[in-house]
Amino acid sequence: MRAKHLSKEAFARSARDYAAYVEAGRGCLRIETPDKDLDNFVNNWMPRQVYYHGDVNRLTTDPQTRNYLQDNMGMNYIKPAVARKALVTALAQQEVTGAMPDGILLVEGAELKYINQVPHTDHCVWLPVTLEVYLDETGDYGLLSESVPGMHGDAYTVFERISRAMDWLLSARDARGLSYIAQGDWCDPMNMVGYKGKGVSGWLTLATGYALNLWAAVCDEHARPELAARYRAGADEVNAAANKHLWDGDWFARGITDDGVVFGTKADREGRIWLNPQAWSILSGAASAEQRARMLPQVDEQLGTPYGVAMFAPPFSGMREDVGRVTQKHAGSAENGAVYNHASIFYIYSLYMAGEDERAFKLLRQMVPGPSDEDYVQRGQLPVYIPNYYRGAWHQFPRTAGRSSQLFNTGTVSWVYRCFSEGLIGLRGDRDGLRIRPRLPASWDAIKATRQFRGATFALDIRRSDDVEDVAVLRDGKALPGARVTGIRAGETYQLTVLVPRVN
Ligand code: CEZ
Repeated sequence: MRAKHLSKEAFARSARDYAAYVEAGRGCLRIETPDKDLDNFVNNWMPRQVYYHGDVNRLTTDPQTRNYLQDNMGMNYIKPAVARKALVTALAQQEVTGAMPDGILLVEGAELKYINQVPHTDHCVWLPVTLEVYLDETGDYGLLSESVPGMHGDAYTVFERISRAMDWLLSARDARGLSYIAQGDWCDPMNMVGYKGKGVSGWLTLATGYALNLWAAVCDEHARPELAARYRAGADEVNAAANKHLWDGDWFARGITDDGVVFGTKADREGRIWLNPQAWSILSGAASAEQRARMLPQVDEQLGTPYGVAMFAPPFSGMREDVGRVTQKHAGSAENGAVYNHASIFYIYSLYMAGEDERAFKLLRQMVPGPSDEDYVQRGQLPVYIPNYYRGAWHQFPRTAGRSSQLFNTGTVSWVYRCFSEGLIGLRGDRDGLRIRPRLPASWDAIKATRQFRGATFALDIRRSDDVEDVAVLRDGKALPGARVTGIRAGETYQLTVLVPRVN
């Protein structure tokens, strides 16, 4: 034993194996910005946290479906073949109704336990979300036609299965067109809003709108325009229902309880404004430009802290029986009004999608501890991973606000990768090209980025210029039409100059 494991050669072998493991998870993005601490996080630590999630699935044999799908969303940037397989694995466990189960069984003999025995209604939403990143990264539309035999004896293609999941989301709504919450949605401990079978989730209603719109775009690409029209009409209907029943004048409410009480509104002393409905109303298209202009300052003011944006405020100080377990957690911890990074990153992504680049970057930077000593001390964490939350209740408990949960399992990181790659650097694949639209914060004049994409290397020199009014991408001095690279050849290096208009 000693000779085998503790010899000089054995140590050398372990070191080599570990270096190879880390190398395999390096991901596809490197950045050089004026913020060296941020570069260090993005280039070295961020991919490791994403790789860990995609590689070991939080060390469970039955990951929650939403976690499994989102962790694999991040894996698209590291090993897309793993993400592809995960999508198929999840779809093979789809229920005959089209619903997705609460957890995905990964090994023979595994069973759904703990939280996966409590019915949550959001799992279908994550299918088109994860698929979108897979298709953007790989252009592998062939996946849609692949047949997936199911564990319940049914057989459908990937395309048919996701359509069935979208049909299920459309069906799981009440007479007003709002999505039932059962015993939870993305927020696991929101378990008493709808256990009698009537309560609805404002967030899930909006997330359904987003999922349907994403799926409609895939239907178009898959030459099914009639289905695209159907799902788009579904999204419009869902968005209209959210606007009719949940818009509270300056923001969207969080839901309506079994007894018909709308919550997450101005009338609430605690749990008055929640981040998720605002973020997803931007993603779904439910929020108009005027509504966004009302919502965002409210989020800044009521949810902003020096450590990121809180998941809701004010936190609950005691049990609210028509909301559930979330209200029993210590105020400002976990889902009870912490800076819950997973919720924050949805919001940051929505800000990038809405062209709110300054707000987006400010919050993205706040998610990484540092760089001041004072900030490290307050968070109690080094900038080598993003925790699932930092303590909230900044107004009530400033002494502990910002403290890290020290928990490194979180769906946040896949979206962080996406926000840096697709948001800040502005790279987004399509069926046969790569579009480039950086979103530099106003205080930056120039950055460099290297991105691996479909086997090619893109070396980007991004800088502000007085000579352009819109983003211009130049290769060998010639502007590429639509700031988009096509005809990408694997193995090739593309040196690109990217000119970004100056902000006034
Ligand atoms: O677990 C996460 C889940 O893994 O909570 C998220 C949810 O979207 C993720 O899928 C938000 O609820 O049950 C609880 O009260 C726990 O707080 C879990 O909800 C939570 C753990 O803190 C792990 O992050």
